Amino acid sequence: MLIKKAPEFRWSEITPKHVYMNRRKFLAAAAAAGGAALAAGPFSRWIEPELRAADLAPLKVASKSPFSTTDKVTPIQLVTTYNNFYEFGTDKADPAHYATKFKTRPWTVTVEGEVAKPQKFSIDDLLAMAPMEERIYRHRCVEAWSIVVPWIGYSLSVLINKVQPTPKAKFVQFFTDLDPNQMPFVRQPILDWPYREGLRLDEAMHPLTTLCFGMFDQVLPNQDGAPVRTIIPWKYGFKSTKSLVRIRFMTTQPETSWNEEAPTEYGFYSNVNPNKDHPRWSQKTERRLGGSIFSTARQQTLMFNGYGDQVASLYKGMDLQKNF
Ligand SMILES: Nc1nc2c(c(=O)[nH]1)N[C@H]1C(S)=C(S)[C@@H](COP(=O)(O)O)O[C@H]1N2
Ligand SMILES: [Mo]
Repeated sequence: MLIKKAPEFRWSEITPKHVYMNRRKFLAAAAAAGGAALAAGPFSRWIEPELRAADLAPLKVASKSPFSTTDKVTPIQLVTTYNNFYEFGTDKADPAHYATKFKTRPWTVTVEGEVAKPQKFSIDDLLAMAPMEERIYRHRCVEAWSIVVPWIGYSLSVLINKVQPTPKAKFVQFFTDLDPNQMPFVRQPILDWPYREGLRLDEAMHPLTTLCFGMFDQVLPNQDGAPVRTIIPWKYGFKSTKSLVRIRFMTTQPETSWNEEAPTEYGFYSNVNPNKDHPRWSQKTERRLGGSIFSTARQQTLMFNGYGDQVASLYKGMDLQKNF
């Protein structure tokens, strides 16, 4: 990834620029006024409205996943203002700014390739396909920061069973939308667009693999991949494809954008693995966003991001140093 050398971050990097600029202006004004305005009450009332995440349509949860972690959920303002969505910029604060006007309706997801029933689904078809489950998962970026998010969705296997993969289908490829009129950064050769990812069919069928429509009881914010994305909690974050428009079933291993970009850095599997360092940094530990913003405390990264009991059997007998 286009990563800054130090994986640590400053407050300015996890906050939209206008928010910290306003805060600086406010602090300067407060200092000029003799500091009285710095009392906790007025100060917090001043910044709170800007730090609150946008009000989006509610998305009802029918049940809670037994696989949810009990780790502390990351504050929504961090989840929505510190993330990657390169179509909307490469700075972690960019997607929250540049994706605000992205149109997510009408929206269709085309399913094609090695399936008995290729078809196009509207976003409403997909929303109605299965009951929505809240799944609180650990989410680990390859850049060694992590968050805990109450995603809303259902297992991707529901959709896969509808289209009936042929016996020849062994892999699945996922495509993000590519719209130069709405995504300012796809005009630049940052990646070979559209953003593409892939899974083995058995990984895609695993119940933890989620077709995700919302988080924090609302529909997905644009910067988090609205209106529909994938979540594969035991893999690094880049394996999850945002703003999904196409799913292709294949006989051979698909190309993926990051693997194409830097094959020695990003393998096809990309399972979270503390024992396999990235060529440019260790993967042994991670920085949990929002844990304690001003401390540098890191925590151990868990094999398969802590989902080994559920998924380790998928990789039995495989050399995970080679198949990273
Ligand atoms: N289309 C698209 N999907 C993407 C990315 C991207 O740049 N474009 N970035 C990935 C990476 S590197 C991560 S860590 C997650 C970050 O966003 P999230 O916190 O909303 O999952 O999205 C992933 N999906
Ligand atoms: Mo990432």
